[in-house]
Amino acid sequence: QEYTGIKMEVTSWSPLAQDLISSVSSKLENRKVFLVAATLRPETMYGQTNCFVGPSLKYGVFIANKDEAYVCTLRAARNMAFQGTFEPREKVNQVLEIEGEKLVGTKIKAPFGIIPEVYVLPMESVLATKGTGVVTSVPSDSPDDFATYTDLRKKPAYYKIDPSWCSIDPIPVIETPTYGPMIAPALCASLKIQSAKDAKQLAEAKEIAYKEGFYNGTMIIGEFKGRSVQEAKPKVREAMIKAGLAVPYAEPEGLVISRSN
Ligand code: ZZB
Repeated sequence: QEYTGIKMEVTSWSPLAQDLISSVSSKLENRKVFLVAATLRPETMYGQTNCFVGPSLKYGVFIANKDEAYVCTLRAARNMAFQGTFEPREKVNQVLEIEGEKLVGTKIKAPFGIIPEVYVLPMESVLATKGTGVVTSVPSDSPDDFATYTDLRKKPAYYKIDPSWCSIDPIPVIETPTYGPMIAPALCASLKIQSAKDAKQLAEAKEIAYKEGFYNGTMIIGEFKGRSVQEAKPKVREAMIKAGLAVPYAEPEGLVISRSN
């Protein structure tokens, strides 16, 4: 699978993360730190409202090069090293381990986002075995994101988050003839998805959203407004990589999944 690793630069850490980060400042030196989110939908990045981590997953802070450090799972860092993303090549240099829970409330930049800075929020369904363990959230176009984001907005206190961290409404990015300007909320309504716990319907909604978006979607925002999703997808990806806002990230199937962490 060819993902795009979206580099979301930390602009302010949650208090719990700040303490840990401060304790390794001599190792980080003056590097910028990025949460790296793996996506198959770079063309939707205009509509980012937040970013998700698995609260019970373990993340690492890894030295990427002389200027940057990346936050992702150890499994993803090993893949990146193998793919030549780090300098020096093939070296996995973890300076800190941190639980996802402690990253919640951290403020990060959303590259290409209409909303330039967003918050890290918890999502129980983030898999440790896929991507980087960091998921950038586009509730207009991802039914999973819409369902979790809606749950969080309904009960912020229960999820131990500040309501201001999820105050942004979903942003229209792509229009399809059948589902209009926001496919994820439309599908969640028509499939009667009540919450992020409706895993079976969400899997179906995701399948439909991928196909409809790709084959029938038109961009309604950004540089490629008016163009088809098929045309915009590789162009947005290239533009982000060129701007230093994203890195290619591949996941050799089977092989890597069976490798132990
Ligand atoms: C932004 C985005 C916008 C995404 C969208 C999807 C959609 P897949 O399809 O199963 O291979 N993702 C990435 N990593 C994880 C993880 N570790 N656990 C759970 N979800 C993860 O998964 C690829 C997509 O699932 C990624 O693309 C990411 O969300 C999420 F409008 O990034 B996506 C219809 C989907 N639309």
